[in-house]
Amino acid sequence: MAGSLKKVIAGVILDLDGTLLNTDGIVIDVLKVIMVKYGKQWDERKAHIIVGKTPLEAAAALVEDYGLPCGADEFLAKITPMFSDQLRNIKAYPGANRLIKHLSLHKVPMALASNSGRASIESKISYHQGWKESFSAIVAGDEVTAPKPSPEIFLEAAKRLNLETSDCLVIEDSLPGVTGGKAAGMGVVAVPSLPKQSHLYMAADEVINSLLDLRPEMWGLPPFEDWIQGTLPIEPWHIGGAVIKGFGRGSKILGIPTANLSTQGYSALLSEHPSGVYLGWAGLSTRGVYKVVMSIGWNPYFNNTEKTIEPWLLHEFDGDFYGEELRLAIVGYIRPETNFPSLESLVAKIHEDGRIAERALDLPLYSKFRDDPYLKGSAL
Ligand code: ADP
Ligand code: RBF
Ligand code: MG
Repeated sequence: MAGSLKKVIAGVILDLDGTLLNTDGIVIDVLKVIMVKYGKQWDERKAHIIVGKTPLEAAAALVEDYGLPCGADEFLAKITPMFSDQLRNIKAYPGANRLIKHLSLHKVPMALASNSGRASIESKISYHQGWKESFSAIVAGDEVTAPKPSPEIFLEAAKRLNLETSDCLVIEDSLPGVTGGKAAGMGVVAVPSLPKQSHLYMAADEVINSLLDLRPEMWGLPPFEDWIQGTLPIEPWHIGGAVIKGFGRGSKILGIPTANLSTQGYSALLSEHPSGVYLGWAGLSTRGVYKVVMSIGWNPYFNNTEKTIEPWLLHEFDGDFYGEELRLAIVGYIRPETNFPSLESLVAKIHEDGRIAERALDLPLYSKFRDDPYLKGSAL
């Protein structure tokens, strides 16, 4: 693992798509449209067949898997302009801007190493302020003889940074990227962009759930200094709706009720945010605003198939409030979701999360969002 390597890293090589940028969002939008034109239907479960591939490899995989009546070249020519139209809409992953700013501030040299073509990389990053200037080198898939999983792209990045390969840390979401980074003799942190895949990343030195979980000090790099009382402030975001019946186990099995929202219509919003445990404020239309701590994700202990949000309001209510409008302002991050050896240890951890949230939400940087107009419904 990271610690045992005892490496002091001098430079960081970052992958772009799926690591810094949530490219999947637009890829899925485009593939849904194109598959309908071929009389097929895009299958969300097939996302893994394109992750980490070059555009042509991805096109070939799709043509084969869906049995499309065209060549990979022809398919690629059809979808390329569709993607180009969408590049401006690609969002940075939570934690991406924070990481780039942090490394820039501390003068840690950074490179981008992506299987995408040079023009596509330049275009995508142009929509993100300060990114282009932050990278001392950019190595594209069309600038090397062999793309990832070949180490070539990483070796070239190290060369352009003027660093020994063993002094570089690679941050990657895809398996080909992890393979390439290890083959280049570098430290590799994997941030899988697809859920429930971490067991496939054995080759990586460390697997983290999201960029929010990166601990640069594990690699001899300057630590983040924005954690406060066990919480990480994030750009606040909102989600709300009527409280519905959940898995029926919150109060019954854990003794911790969680007021569930319908995920209908929210899956796109939830997919923008890493799974994990968060704190925030909850508005109940007829009652008021309360502190809240919640998990977002697949609840590894129960291994759910759907990504849900499980908000535990830190208040004793007299009874249920099913059907009421619940509005959440999510303002900080606590930890990744994890599995636990026993129900007792899961419950103990959730109570600890509750205490952390309870205390931190009194900090002015969080308490100010108690008055967020969204919570009272007046924003609509
Ligand atoms: P379900 O599986 O239907 O979500 P839970 O056992 O998790 O059932 O209980 C959640 C319900 O309990 C909420 O929908 C709400 O009506 C009620 N409830 C009472 N107190 C709280 C609280 N402090 N936080 C969240 N929900 C609460
Ligand atoms: N479930 C997990 O499997 N792993 C977790 O780490 C986890 N953390 C949670 C943290 C908080 C603050 C809350 C409210 C819930 C958490 N849960 C976690 C979800 C819990 O399993 C869920 O509320 C129940 O499954 C009820 O549906
Ligand atoms: Mg619940």
